Amino acid sequence: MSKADVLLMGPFYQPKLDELETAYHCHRYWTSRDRDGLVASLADRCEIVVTNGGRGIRADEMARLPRLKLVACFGVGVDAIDLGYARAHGIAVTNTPDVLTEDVADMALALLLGTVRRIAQGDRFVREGRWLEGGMPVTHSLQRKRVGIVGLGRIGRAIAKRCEAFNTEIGYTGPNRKSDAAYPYFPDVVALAQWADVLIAACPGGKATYRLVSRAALAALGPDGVFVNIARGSVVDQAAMIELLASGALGAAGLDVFDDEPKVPAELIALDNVVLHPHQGSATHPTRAAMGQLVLDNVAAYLAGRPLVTRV
Ligand code: 8YV
Repeated sequence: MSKADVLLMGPFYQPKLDELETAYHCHRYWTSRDRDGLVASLADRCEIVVTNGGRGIRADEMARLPRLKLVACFGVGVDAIDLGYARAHGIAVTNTPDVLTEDVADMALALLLGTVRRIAQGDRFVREGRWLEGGMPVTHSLQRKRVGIVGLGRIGRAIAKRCEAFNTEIGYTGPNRKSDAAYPYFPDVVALAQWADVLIAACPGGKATYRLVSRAALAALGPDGVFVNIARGSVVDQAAMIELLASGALGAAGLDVFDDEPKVPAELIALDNVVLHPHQGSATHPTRAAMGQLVLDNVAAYLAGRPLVTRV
């Protein structure tokens, strides 16, 4: 039997990409010199697209594959996939939830501690020989701070659990109060930020959360406030954030995600009160392998006519 055709929109964890390319007749869109020609040549038979969370797939791209039945996404966030189009055209979408939760939550805490205790700045202080001229200034503490979590989903809860170990108070906001969460609920982000010392964005990206962490919310955190983002660049007003950080109206930020990655604005790079990270929340070997395995399992389930493992 001939191998199924799979259109690959972008790369993902290499060992699992290798497995996929061995098992199926894969076509790499992102390295193709004739992308239109490639898609046209697959139009009469390609039922499967594999993509990553950053690349996703647009409606007009899906429209050019009339036999498409499955979009398997390497990543939990499916904000770059036009879900409305997929739903309307009977295209199933799968993602990679759960397997990345703990590593992403670890990253949130790493950025939080790194920001509050100025770890990256300390590293520069030592490397640049400034310690020889005197000690580094003392920092803020995470102890007994109020942490506001935007989005108490799987990742938000894993962050909350870790924050409890740091003797913090926890509050959250989201579209709904969670009946099984004991933390105080705030109806909106500004109210949460007024209460909190630290705001951590852990919500999905996409239209519903676009610029949810507004200028008003960041301003409410104040000069000693800290903002951490492991969600998506789109969930925060990045321009306002940079302005408030530069003026000192917002204390500090720890960021794993940005608008228009991998381009990070020079104004942000120039600031000393930020810790910047290149979207690495889930980027550990075991987690990336598990994410890739879910992609493989979903493709295999589709081809065998079995229920998809992690359908969105
Ligand atoms: C990945 C992510 O880096 O899962 C997500 O939503 O943001 C990350 O795990 C991304 O999907 C890879 O493109």
